[in-house]
Amino acid sequence: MPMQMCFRWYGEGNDKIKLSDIKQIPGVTGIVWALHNKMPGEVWEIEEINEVKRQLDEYGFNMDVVESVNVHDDIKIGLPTRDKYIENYKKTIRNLSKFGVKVICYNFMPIFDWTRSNLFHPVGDGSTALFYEKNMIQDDYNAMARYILDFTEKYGMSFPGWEPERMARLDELFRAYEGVDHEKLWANLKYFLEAIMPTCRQCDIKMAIHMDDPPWDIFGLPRLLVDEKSIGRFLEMVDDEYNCLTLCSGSLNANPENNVADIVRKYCKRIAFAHIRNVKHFENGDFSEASHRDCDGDTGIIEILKAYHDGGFEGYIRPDHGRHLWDEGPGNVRPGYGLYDRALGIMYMLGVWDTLDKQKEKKND
Ligand code: DNO
Repeated sequence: MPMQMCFRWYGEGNDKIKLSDIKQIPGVTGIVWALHNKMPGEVWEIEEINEVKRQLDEYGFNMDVVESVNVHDDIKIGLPTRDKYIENYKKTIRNLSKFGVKVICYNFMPIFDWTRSNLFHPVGDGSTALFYEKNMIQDDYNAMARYILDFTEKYGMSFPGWEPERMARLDELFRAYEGVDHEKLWANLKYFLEAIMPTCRQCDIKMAIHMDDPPWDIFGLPRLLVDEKSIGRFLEMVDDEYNCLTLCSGSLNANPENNVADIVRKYCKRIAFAHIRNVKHFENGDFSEASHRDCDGDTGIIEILKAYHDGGFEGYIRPDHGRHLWDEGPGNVRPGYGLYDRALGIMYMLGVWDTLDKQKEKKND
């Protein structure tokens, strides 16, 4: 099976991009989807999944990859109530398997999912992109959360992992995580995975953990999946073919020391899902997201694609965050998830991939 190109879509009524638009992007076979109205810990019911299936079927897209089946805080904190939420998670896995889902992308970051200080930072060519200003993300988690939540409230959208209900209890959540250091969080992750692996095997669904974004501790909260060594520890800790990675190039390369192509070469067999995102670094530690073109950022997109190709990658791949182009801006686009730059990104990736295919064919002739 060749690699499969996918596109993330936030669902009807929740995403301005239409499935009919996505259909016109060459090479896309699957939609990366989710039930975005679900709180972490809730069971995803058959009828709800079926509704999405019906929508995707109409355009001939598969629903093999689901992204953001969020893990309840009690599981990450390690509270006695975690077992109840783990049971719910297993039920969701079973329900998803009835629709042929193959990969679940999730993360194990305490409290916050991806974190940025500016959602529409000028790139310099008239477009805007997500931006991380190191100074802004130091001590005051309330200010950072306020910035994101003001935006989502103003434009009537919510981001996965940034549920207003949870964010309203931020101080309480921070207190609940007191004492959860790196080792405790590793142990809680192991407990969770060991509990669900048998269900994953029965259902033939791979759990693919997303890298922490950014790949360092923020606001005193521990983060685990940050570099080659921690990825190695993760894979060994639960050494099961259903325990896999969502290898996000941009999350890892926010730390310039991470050589993503090397990481892909090393762990290719356990990567179920590839996120391709390009990042540009600044000397003071800030970073901006960039177009997928290799030379527009520092992530090494061509080397990364080559590493996947050399490794015989047969998993799912999607363009990750893109810039906001042309008329895309606050109010009419989900930050990082516009139509145009991700479509351009796909064409760039397929250009590289098809070239590598041709070269390989020639060699084998
Ligand atoms: C960022 C995404 C992440 C990812 C979650 C998975 O745009 O890659 O938010 O979906 O971390 O749980």
